[in-house]
Amino acid sequence: MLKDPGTGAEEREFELTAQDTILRLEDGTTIEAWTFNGSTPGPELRVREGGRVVVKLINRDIDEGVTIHWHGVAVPCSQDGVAGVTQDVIWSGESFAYSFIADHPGTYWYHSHQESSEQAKKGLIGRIVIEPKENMLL
Ligand SMILES: [Cu+2]
Repeated sequence: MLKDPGTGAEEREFELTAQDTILRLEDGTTIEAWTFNGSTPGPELRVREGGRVVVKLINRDIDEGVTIHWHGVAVPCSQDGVAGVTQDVIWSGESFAYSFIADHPGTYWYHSHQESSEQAKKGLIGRIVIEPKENMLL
């Protein structure tokens, strides 16, 4: 297991590739979607409270550009993923590594935040779960 050298916190690394994808639906029809790693929703990111989360975002071919906003997760401003406000958009062919400490347990979603209403609708969404350090059901 990787440890953050500064804090000793557990570190989890993920890679998300934003890409234009042809998806086949259950009824056999196909649609064009924008996905993380080929599916929508994208991969579930599951981490432990207090751990460091490192997510490498790769924009394979979304010409409009992408970012990732961690909806509801308290992160430093520089990692908040709001294109044009907290960071520059990640253009097709570029990548960006997000890094933050997962401080608040809960179930959240992440989504691209360059024209987010259109990008979330086309599929650039996923779930992030921050598990509590202690079992809260006791
Ligand atoms: Cu949001």
